[in-house]
Amino acid sequence: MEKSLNPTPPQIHRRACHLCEAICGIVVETDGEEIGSIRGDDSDPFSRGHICPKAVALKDIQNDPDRLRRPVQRVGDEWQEISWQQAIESVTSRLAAIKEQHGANAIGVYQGNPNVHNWGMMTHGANFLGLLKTRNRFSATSVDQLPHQLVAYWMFGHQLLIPIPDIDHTDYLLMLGANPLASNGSLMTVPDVAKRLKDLQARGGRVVTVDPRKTETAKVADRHVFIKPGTDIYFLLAIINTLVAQRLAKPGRLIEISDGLNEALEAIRDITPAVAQTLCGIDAAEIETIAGEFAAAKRAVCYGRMGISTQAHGSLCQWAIQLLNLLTGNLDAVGGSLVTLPALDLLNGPTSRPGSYKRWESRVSKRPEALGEFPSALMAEEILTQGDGQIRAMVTVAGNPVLSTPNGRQLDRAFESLEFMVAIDLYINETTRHADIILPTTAPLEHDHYDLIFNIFAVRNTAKYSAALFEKPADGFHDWELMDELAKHFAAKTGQTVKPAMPPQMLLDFGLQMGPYGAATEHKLSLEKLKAHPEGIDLGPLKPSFPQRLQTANKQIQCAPEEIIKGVQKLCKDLRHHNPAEQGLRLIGRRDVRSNNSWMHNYERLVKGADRCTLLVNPDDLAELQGNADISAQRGVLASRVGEIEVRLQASTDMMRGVVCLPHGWGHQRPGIRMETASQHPGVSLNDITDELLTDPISGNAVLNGVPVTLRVSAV
Ligand SMILES: Nc1nc2c(c(=O)[nH]1)N[C@H]1C(S)=C(S)[C@@H](COP(=O)(O)OP(=O)(O)OC[C@H]3O[C@@H](n4cnc5c(=O)[nH]c(N)nc54)[C@H](O)[C@@H]3O)O[C@H]1N2
Ligand SMILES: Nc1nc2c(c(=O)[nH]1)N[C@H]1C(S)=C(S)[C@@H](COP(=O)(O)OP(=O)(O)OC[C@H]3O[C@@H](n4cnc5c(=O)[nH]c(N)nc54)[C@H](O)[C@@H]3O)O[C@H]1N2
Ligand code: SF4
Ligand SMILES: [Mo]
Repeated sequence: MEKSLNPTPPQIHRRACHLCEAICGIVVETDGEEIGSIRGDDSDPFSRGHICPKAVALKDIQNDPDRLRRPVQRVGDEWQEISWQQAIESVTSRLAAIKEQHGANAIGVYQGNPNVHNWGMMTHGANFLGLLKTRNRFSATSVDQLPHQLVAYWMFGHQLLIPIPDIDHTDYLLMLGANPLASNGSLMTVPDVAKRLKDLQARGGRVVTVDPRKTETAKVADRHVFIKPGTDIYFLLAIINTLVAQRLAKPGRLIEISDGLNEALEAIRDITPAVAQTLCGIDAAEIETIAGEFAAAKRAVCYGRMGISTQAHGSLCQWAIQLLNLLTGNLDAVGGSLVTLPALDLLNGPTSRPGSYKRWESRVSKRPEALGEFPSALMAEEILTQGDGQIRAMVTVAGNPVLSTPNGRQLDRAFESLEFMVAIDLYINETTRHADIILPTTAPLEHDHYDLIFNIFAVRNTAKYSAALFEKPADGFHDWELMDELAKHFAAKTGQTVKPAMPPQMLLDFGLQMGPYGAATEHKLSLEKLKAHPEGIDLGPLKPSFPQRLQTANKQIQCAPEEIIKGVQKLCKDLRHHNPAEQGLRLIGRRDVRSNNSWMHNYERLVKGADRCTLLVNPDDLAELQGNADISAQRGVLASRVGEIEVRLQASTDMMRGVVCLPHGWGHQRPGIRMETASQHPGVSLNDITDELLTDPISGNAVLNGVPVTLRVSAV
């Protein structure tokens, strides 16, 4: 074929990678439909050129032959492509019929993590899901950050008003249950965390990590402390009690805007360093030293993430962290923790949802609703237990709960038993294989992006709009368009009305102009202005904003929320029954930079090399388990109350004695999935042995760390 005389030159696009919370700026080169290089954008004022290996996989997602482009319907063991019209008609009529016959709660909804990374889903998801009017709402929140949000709601008045560590200005970072060097930060949007930690240390500051594993982050910290999984609450409360006993507490101006501080301190009195020592495996003297250092640092902040939220005391831990920061004058303070003021402020305005608790309870276990949802750990029992209000149909949206929520095997069985299931997803995976119909939406580079959520949790205020790189395929739907289309058809069948919805771009433009950096300010932010600065716009460091930004009824920080105080009282009472000598292995999870929960194992560049789905075991534990010194154990069977999995063992001195560690998100050997590369690197699913009966009693968040397990080892 004759070459065009005017070939289009390669194009350069600037945008944000939306895959994790770091929202790094990237530069993508394209030549027509071809994607060339993807590199870090040095001109992004926030990420300053940083990226991780996952950014390049954006190209693989776009090109992946396994990614669904059109709706598919399951016919026996086969999948057949069907038209959009047929798919939407069929989904909405089945759902409407089930609602009509069995009531609204007969339809369950599960929303996975990418919902919050997909801005159209954030703006338009409720347009359809709200029409279902079901109380059986579940999401990845309750296998993740639910305690943070619930505590923020109770203490500060809004579930999204979560104070963020001011990493760029602090002198002392006490970090529990987080590994930002692998995760790139969470509820702390912090692109290039390694450099920021180095800068912290270069200005004389210190980083202390508390974790049952000597993680990648622990290795660059100034001090690392091993802690028995699930016992952080004792450590945190002992620190607070040390501060009080040694008269090191100096809340300063915060005392004027706090309610219930004395009540809170009264409730925790019994948890002294001596008590904590017996439970956490950390010397009382070390706890007191850390308390002293924290109080002595000019600016200090305590931060705790996944590892301390997905455990039995998740809510208490998140509360104790706020209390510690408050008591040392570091809450709402530069170099301590601060709430953001994002350009599009979801905390104010007509769509703001501050939070809720116990408005109703679950049918089977009578557990309270929290923030409009039930714990995902309850999903299977709500499907499998017969009776009025039983879930008979599921809608999953960008989620893979079979691999990501506890007792995945039971959930497999539950999904299989449904009358109807629809999945809005890009793949046929462990969860969506159970669906009757899968509705695929556009790939990341085919839609635009503005980070509605992670700017709320960022260590700096910035704003950036990413235009789509490619035209949407002619017969494609963006997630937001699909939600509107489903809403329209479902409403027509159920006699409901739908309000006309503005596209996300209009909502954004309006929100920006009306927002804190909008038309009335020097920044004059608008969509047009963001489009003119595809590298992003810096809006400055976080600033103290309490009490103005508090959303509690009396504009005071609530230090002693009722449910928390009840929980602490129970904790203290239970001390009597605690047997510190209680032994037995505990299982924790891990992340690594080339992973992203369950769904990015289908890209060769992210899975090649040595198998990463290994069980880390302390060598002394391994020797003990082997008993016979002649064998060198290679494999083992890891078992819990709910089942067992076969694992490959890896001895590691990074592990605390008595703790073993396996990554989650693997387990792609289940039949019927259509992810070729992932199937060749299956690994095993950690959540086949996590226990749905283990939850944080306050929030219902799943216990995914510190799960009691046994391990049988063998040489082959
Ligand atoms: N044991 C253990 N379990 C854990 C964790 C742990 O640390 N240990 N971590 C927990 C945490 S923090 C989380 S957030 C959850 C995650 O749990 P989930 O959200 O349930 O799982 P993901 O693996 O994120 O699945 C994402 C799904 O969304 C699809 N998808 C991706 N992008 C899009 C999109 O733009 N649109 C649509 N429609 N679909 C899309 C993918 O194909 C995939 O099926 O897992 C939790 N589970
Ligand atoms: N590469 C990569 N990045 C990701 C993800 C991913 O899957 N891969 N997932 C994204 C998501 S959805 C999230 S929510 C974030 C999570 O972000 P992080 O919370 O930073 O992630 P984790 O690596 O799970 O860190 C949890 C840490 O808690 C430790 N831990 C376990 N049990 C305990 C305990 O009882 N006490 C203490 N003190 N520590 C404990 C674990 O050893 C681990 O180091 O990461 C996000 N970024
Ligand atoms: S750290 Fe990696 S996955 Fe996360 S936003 Fe940056 S490039 Fe994307
Ligand atoms: Mo998460």
